[in-house]
Amino acid sequence: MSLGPALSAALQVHGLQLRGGFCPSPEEAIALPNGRPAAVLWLAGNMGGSMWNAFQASSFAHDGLPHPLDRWSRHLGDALAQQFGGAALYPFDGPPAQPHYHPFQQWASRCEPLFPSPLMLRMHPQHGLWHAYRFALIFSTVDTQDRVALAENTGDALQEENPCLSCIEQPCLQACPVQAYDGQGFDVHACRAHVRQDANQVCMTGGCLARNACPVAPHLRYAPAQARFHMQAFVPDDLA
Ligand code: B12
Repeated sequence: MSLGPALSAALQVHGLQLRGGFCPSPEEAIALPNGRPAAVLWLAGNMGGSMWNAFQASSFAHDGLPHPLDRWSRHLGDALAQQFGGAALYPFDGPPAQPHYHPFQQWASRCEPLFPSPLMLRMHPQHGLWHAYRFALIFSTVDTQDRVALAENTGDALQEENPCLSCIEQPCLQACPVQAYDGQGFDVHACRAHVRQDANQVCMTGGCLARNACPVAPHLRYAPAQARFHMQAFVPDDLA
């Protein structure tokens, strides 16, 4: 069996999807811990709240320790890497422990049709802004079937259109109470200062108003419990 379908099946058990993959070029210098270059990189993530129930059913969600979703992701990614003979890379591994973050958004753009959005998050034509990455799995070999399937998938992706280009009103840029978005960047300090003022305000209880204002894929918007979880993670405890 090719790796792609096997990984896809293994991820679905945990509410995660195989978001695609690509064969890195030597210039990208993506290597396994043993130094061998990665022949293929597969990306795993969630669409909307697809992983929320599986995460909530895990001990990580309730043990009171910091970064529960990252620890859940690492637990799954490491287990799958071991099962299939590869290595896992994580979006949250970065400074100060690592020199830089892995370029997950760039990798994602090579896996599926993604476009820049005014909120800087990547826009997916079907999933809107409601998708994120949990880990990447890299392997030192790739079988011919996977290589061909990945090349064909990239061809399809190029035919999609960016929904933001036909969105005349751009409600995402009108919705933030502190104008943290101007279409060019994200004022993280203004956002955090506002959100930490009151734990019961709507940004905290219902999620980011700018992201929620996006008309694409409204059915995938995070439910209140998940929205609150992500906003709490975004406002560090030492600022709260
Ligand atoms: C640091 C970080 C932040 C910082 C940003 C600080 C800063 N000003 O750079 C803070 C804490 C503010 C943040 C917040 C959030 N983040 Co963040 N963040 C990251 C993280 C860990 C690293 C980004 C990075 O520096 N990458 C390194 C560079 C080299 O990689 P890159 O692929 O080239 O990424 C850059 C470019 O793609 C560029 N970029 C993105 N869009 C565009 C568009 C244009 C036109 C251009 C030129 C460039 C550009 O910006 C990226 C960062 O510099 C990534 C995970 C990751 N490893 O990528 C998540 C990530 C980008 N964040 C994500 C999310 C969801 C959020 C939040 C919504 C989380 C929340 N709690 O709700 C908020 C809102 C942020 C927002 N609206 O922009 C998702 C985005 C998924 C998506 N759909 O695109 C990621 C990929 C994490 C994940 N697990 O999936 N984040």
